[in-house]
Amino acid sequence: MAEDKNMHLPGGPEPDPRRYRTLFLSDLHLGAKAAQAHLLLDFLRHNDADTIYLVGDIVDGWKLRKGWHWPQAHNDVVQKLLRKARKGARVIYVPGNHDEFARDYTGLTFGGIDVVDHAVHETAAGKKMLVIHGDQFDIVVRNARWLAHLGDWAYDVAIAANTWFNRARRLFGVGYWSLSAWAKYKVKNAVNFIGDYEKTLAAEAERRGVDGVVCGHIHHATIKTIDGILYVNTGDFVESCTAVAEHDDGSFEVLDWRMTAAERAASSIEVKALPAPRAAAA
Ligand SMILES: [Mn+2]
Repeated sequence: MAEDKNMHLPGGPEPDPRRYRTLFLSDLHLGAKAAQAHLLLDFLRHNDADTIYLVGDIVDGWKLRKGWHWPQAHNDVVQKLLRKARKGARVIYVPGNHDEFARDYTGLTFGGIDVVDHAVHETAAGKKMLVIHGDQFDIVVRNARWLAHLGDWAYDVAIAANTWFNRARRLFGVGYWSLSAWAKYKVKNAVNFIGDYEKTLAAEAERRGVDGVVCGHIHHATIKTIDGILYVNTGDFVESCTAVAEHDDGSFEVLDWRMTAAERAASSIEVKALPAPRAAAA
């Protein structure tokens, strides 16, 4: 997919960014050709938050391994995030499967960015949200139907197997086993797969005694309640170009930046298209 260069307006005046209590971004896939870095930069210029969670697959280590692709715009995104951290935003990085290498650095801080395996975010409304990328449960999603009939031990074994399976693949340099690729190949309709994923993550939040979950991984942004658990998915900045914001009252909103940027571009064209005012003829 070609990068959408006209979404970014270099040299234009810096916009007054909109401030949120919290921003959640995931699946940026920097280092992959498909990453929408220009649109993402535009998003970061227009939006700010007290706390920013990077919910995994921020850098695509698997793609970079196959061939180095790191254009200036990808660098600019990293600089922009570091700058937000310097200016006082709390930036928390929760690695995913594509940036699994960062999982070796959990507990450490780089340039003001805290790297953690997962987090528990408390909303302004006092709700506790598990913040996790979501790939940890691939094997559970894949086997959701029969795993549900077995006890807790089977679930624990499955999660442990998932971790070791992917660690071994990394060790031997085999590519990451992709749940979504598998789903597209195996599952007749993707809706089943998305539903299984959502249910699995909501169940995990319940197991951990929290009110909800904020995750990424399947590139499908949504906010919904599943069996009394609030399920929030940030989406991605590859295809859909979405993020999730938490407002000051603790409510969540999906920000569709492709749409927002397109609407802004359209309205600025309209403004330009208006005929210049002429002095009234005497
Ligand atoms: Mn992922």
